[in-house]
Amino acid sequence: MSRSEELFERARRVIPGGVNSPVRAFRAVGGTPRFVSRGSGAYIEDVDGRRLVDYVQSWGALLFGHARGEIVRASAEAAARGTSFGAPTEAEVEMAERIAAAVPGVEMVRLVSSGTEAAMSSVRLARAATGRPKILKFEGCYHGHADGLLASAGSGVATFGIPGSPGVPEGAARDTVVLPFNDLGAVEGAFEAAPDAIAGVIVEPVPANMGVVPPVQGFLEGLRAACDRHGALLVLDEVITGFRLAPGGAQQLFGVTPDLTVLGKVVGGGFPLAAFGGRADLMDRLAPEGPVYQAGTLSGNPVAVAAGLAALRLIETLAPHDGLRAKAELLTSGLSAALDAAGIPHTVNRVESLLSVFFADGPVRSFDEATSADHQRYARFFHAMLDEGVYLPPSGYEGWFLGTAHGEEEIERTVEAARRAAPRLA
Ligand code: KE4
Repeated sequence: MSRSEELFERARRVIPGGVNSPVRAFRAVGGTPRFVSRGSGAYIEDVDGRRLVDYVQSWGALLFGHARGEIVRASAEAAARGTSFGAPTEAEVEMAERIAAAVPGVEMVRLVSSGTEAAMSSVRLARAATGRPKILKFEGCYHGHADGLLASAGSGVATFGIPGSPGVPEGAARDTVVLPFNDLGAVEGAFEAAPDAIAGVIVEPVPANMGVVPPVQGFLEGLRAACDRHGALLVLDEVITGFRLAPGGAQQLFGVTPDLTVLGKVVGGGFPLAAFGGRADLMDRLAPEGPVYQAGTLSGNPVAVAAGLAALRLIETLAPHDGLRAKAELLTSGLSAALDAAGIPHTVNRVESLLSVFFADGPVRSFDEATSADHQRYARFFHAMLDEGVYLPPSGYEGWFLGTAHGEEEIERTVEAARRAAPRLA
């Protein structure tokens, strides 16, 4: 029995499913999750001493790889000055100034501890600012696990959401309208079905929670226009895309400025730090300035802020985005060549350095098409690659996360692994 198997057995006795977040349990791909003992750059080492090229990278939080020196030192130095005060610090001011300077739609920002908290708070603010009850989201997009955002498309698609999980009350899901992504007609229909009732539209500008599904030409612009036409707010959930697709995120890349922005992952440098921000007239409604309540014991935690600041400074000094794109292009062409050579139908969806592989015959432009892909084949691919020393996201519904620590050597190792794995997928 491997050490991971031993630990997994022990873990399952005291932690639900043996993990602290469901996707880590390998349920989508089968087998035993690898317990990690350390990470360094592009690699993780599991408790059985296997060194793996890692494309999870803490689900996109690590733009500069594991244990990046500047981030480790900054967080250690901050911790030595005190780990949490529950009082304002200068570093939080600098962090807010840097986010506002980098992200086009952000004039003011509040730091929180998770993407879920940031998305949940953004939705509350949108409802408060407009006085309207409904929120429009898209199938396949994930915005954390707050009740109202765990809704699935109801029978009356353009009207009521239904609970996406036991424990979510009807009432919480009812005001969430869930539509097909990339479908502006459905958006217009939802607004017409609920005139003056939709507070906001929340969307991942490049969804990466159904696998990566790029917005079709004009979709994001169309959402912006629809929100303007109907007096609703546009909320871009950039927890994954923020600081990853460009220094100013997807909103900079696509030139679509939202009213509110949700941030996470990269902005915290791998620590529990997320944020939401937007127009000052909206953000000023938050307590204590305004009446909309939102709070957090560890919001703006000095150790997490020090790590986040180190990450944002690295973005400024290294300007990594062109290099990340070039590596992703290399990886994409190598993967496709390997899979084509074995006659394996597939689609690689990519925006800048964010990509995912679908085992599908045709394009994947929606949640339906993503779910129609062959996820059993993805599971076989995952394990074949793991056997070859490459650790992919343990689900075909996730993005692959490249960072500056993935060099040509890691890309070549990944492509070579795919060459050896592909024939086993037939
Ligand atoms: P957290 O609460 O997990 O920090 O963030 C929620 C969230 C919000 N918005 C987007 C676009 C997200 O992708 C996420 C979380 N992402 C997943 C991975 N796809 C986190 C991994 C996990 O759930 O363990």
